[in-house]
Amino acid sequence: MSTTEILDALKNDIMNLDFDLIVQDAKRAIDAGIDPLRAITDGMAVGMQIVGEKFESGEYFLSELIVAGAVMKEGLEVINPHLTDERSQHRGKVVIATVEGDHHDIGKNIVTTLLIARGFEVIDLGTDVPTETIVDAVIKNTPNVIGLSALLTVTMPKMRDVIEALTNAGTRDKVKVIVGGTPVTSAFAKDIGADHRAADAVEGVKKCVEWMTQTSGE
Ligand code: B12
Repeated sequence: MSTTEILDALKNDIMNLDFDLIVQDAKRAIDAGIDPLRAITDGMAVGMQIVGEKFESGEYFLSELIVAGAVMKEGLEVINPHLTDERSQHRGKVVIATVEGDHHDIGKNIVTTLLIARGFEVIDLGTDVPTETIVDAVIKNTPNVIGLSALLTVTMPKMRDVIEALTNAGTRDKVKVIVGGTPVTSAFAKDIGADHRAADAVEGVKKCVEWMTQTSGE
C-alpha cells in the first residue's frame, strides 16, 4: 500500500468505527515508515473531522460519535510510542485543559500528543477544569505555556476568567496563553488577552515551538 492509501485507510477506519482495522492500519503505517505525526494529523484526525460533520448533518448519532473517539484512542495507542524522536529535548512545559463546563477532549488530546512528540512536558488537567484548578496548576508547575480548549460557545467565557485569574495571581506575564477549539476566533483571543489562537493542533504546536525558540535564543 502507498502512503496515501494507508492514510486514507486510517481515515476510513475512524469513519467506519472499526476497532480492529485501526490497530492493523496504525501498525501498517509504522511499518511503512510513515511519520507518526502524519498518521495522526493526515489520517485519523481527518476521519474524526468527517465524523463530526456527519454528526452535525444528522447522518451519525451521539453513540457513533463516542465510539469514533474510542477508535481514535486505540489508534493513538499504537502510534504514540513511536513519537519518540524529539521527546528527550525538554523543549518546555505546557499545562493544558478543557475549560469548566466543557467535556470535549478529542482536539485537546491531539494537541497533547503532538506537544509530547515535539519534546514538551505536558501536564494535562483533563476536561471540565475549574479556573482555580488551572491557576493552581500554573503556580505549582510554572509552565512556559498554558493551552486552553473550548468547543462550546457557552464555555468560551471561561477562557477570559482563567486569564483574569492569572493576572490577579500575578502570574499572567510569566506564561504564554494559547487558546483553541472551533468557536474560538482570533478576535475573541485578542479580546480576552490570550497570546494566540490556534486554528488546529499542528499550527498551535508550531507556535509553542516558536515561543520556546525565542526564549532560548536558538
Ligand atoms: C465529538 C463531539 C462531542 C462528544 C465529545 C467527545 C469527546 N471526548 O470530546 C460528545 C458526544 C460527548 C459531545 C457532547 C456535547 N456536545 Co459536542 N460535538 C462534538 C463534535 C461532533 C466534534 C468535536 C471534535 O471532537 N472534533 C474533532 C477535533 C479533532 O477537532 P477540534 O475539537 O475542533 O480540535 C481541533 C482544533 O479546534 C484545535 N484545538 C482544539 N482545542 C485546542 C486547544 C489548544 C490549546 C490548541 C492549540 C488547539 C486546539 O486543534 C484540534 C486538532 O486540530 C462537534 C461538532 C464539530 N464538527 O466540531 C460537536 C459540538 C462541539 N458539540 C456541541 C454540543 C452542543 C454538545 C452538547 C451540549 C450536546 C449536544 N447537543 O450534542 C454536549 C456538551 C457536553 C459538554 N458539557 O461538553 C456543539 C457546540 C455548539 C456551540 N458552538 O456551542 C457542536 C459544534 C455540534 C453542533 N453543531 O451542535 N460532543
